[in-house]
Amino acid sequence: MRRHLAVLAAILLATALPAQAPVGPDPTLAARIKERYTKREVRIRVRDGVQLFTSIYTPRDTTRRYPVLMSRTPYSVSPYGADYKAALGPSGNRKWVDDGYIFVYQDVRGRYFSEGTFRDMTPILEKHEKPTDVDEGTDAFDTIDWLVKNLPTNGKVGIYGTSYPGFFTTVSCLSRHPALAACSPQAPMTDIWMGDDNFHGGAFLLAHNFSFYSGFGRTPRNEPGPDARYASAAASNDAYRTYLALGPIGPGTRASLDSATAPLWQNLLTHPTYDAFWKARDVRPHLHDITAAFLTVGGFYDTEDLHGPWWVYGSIAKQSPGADNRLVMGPWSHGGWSRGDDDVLGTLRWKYKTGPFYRDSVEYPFFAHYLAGAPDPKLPGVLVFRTGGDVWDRYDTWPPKTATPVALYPQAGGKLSFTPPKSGAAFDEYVSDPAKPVPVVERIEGNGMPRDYITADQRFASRRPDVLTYQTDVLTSDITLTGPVSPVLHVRTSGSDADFIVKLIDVFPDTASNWPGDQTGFTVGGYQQLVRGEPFRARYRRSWDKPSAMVPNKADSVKFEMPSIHHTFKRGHRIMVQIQSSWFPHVDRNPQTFVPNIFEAKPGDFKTATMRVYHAPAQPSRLELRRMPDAP
Ligand code: PG9
Repeated sequence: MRRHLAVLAAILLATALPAQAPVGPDPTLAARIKERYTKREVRIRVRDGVQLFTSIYTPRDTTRRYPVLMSRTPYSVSPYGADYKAALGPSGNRKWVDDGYIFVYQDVRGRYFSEGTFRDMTPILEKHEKPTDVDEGTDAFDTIDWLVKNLPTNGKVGIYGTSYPGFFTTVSCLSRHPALAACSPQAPMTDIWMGDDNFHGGAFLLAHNFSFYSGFGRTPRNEPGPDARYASAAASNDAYRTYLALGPIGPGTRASLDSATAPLWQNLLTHPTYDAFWKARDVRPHLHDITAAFLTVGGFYDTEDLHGPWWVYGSIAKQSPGADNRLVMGPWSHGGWSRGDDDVLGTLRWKYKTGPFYRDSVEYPFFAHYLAGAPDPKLPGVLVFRTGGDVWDRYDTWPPKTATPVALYPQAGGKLSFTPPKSGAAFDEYVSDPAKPVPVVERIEGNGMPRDYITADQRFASRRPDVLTYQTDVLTSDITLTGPVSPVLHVRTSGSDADFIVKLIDVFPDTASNWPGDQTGFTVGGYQQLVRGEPFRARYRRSWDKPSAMVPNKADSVKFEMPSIHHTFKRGHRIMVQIQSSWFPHVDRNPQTFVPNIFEAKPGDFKTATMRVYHAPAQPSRLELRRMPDAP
């Protein structure tokens, strides 16, 4: 087993690489960078004496002063030494290189060539009284200070980064340094227990995290390049079976991901609930008194950090109301906006090349305006792509003020309606078997989580007896639903713990044509496209830090919030909702018997349970969300 898992870990790592800045399609870019820029590597000493390794590309033309674009990363500023990066700046857009910026890349504290200790999602301090009161804000402050004092800058600094570097962007901007003018956290990890990478609704994202932490955060890790201690070997090609064979996660993984090789994995195993460890890592409360302009970026189909962008934008809007605060949400996968055309994800297609539009008409003018004095692009507060409708909408706030609250109610006979149930059978039941969890997609080739599960066809799930399916009549006009999606479920289990996964689905008509020019053979007619789906672990229905058992066979209720959608369900389509109690191996299995720590459950704790979902007039389970006014 030990060898098998080491193999699995190595293979999964390959599928879980963090979002990287893309190499632009311009083959002459790398040559132009070498011709026009010098590169130097410096160690910047911050207030507690730690030296942060920083790689700096400065224009050779010394007749001007330049704005700074900086990225702080746990993923290495490579290449080190004399070699140059092949693209520079946000999304690797060649315009930065042509316009002239100083590009700064820094290994964050404790990573690669930077000194100090790395702590996953560095806790944020509100007060910095002693030189030892350091966090990413102080590291960024001291770095910016050094940059403006030692480089030919115009006194303006912008910070950007995606995913983990997105977290480092947000928290670096808490430095509030006077030279800091513009920040763009993209898919920023913001609270990784509450909904970004680690847990969703209290349920653990198994495949995603196992693959990530098998490679990330091994300490000491101050040398670039592969680590000979972790050899790879052949892959299993069935993630469902492989993860099922792990059994309970703690004992199942501890042998291969031990505290020496994967200390950050151990953090997860020892902090299963939303305790002080996680609360210290929640960025949201600190987003007040924001001084720089913010452009937060996210994708509706981001499988890693979909909550983060909404939380950054929303927290600034609430806690720093006068701030220059903007949000862009596109039809993108994790970091998808920074590479390629972005008109495809798995089985889904949309009409426009949204990647180039974002890079040239949103990201570029944002930084160029705030750092280099280019004209104001007049970006709206919220620029949001309407999925299903394939248009960009502009709003001042989120959710849009013109949207009105509505709810979708499951009804007897598999029906779904915008009106509450008046009669009919009071509930539906299914048997959830942790030995045969509902797969997240029909087939997982390889061992990682496929990025496109988030748009995947749910027809296979509709056929399962352990998935409840409700759908509307065929829509007679377009309906645009928007904002966070909040399931309120009246439920009962014969066990003492349960997961409830709720999925909102767009059902295409059987007559829908295949995507123009598509060669994959995918049949669009009847496509049940996942629009939004999230798990909720019922043990957390009363408190995130004090889980409590369900009383077997006693009705209870759960309420949670899924990240916003902005989706048009077209005339001729149907709206569908599915409810199930497992989603494997995306989410770890709930034993369905209450135990203090699910990671340490015993094999015998995993038991089948009969789940009941009520749709009675007095117990109207529903999905609460908002509806845009119908088009005239
Ligand atoms: N969002 C990514 C991640 C962080 C932590 C766990 C798993 C994934 C990332 O930076 O790639």
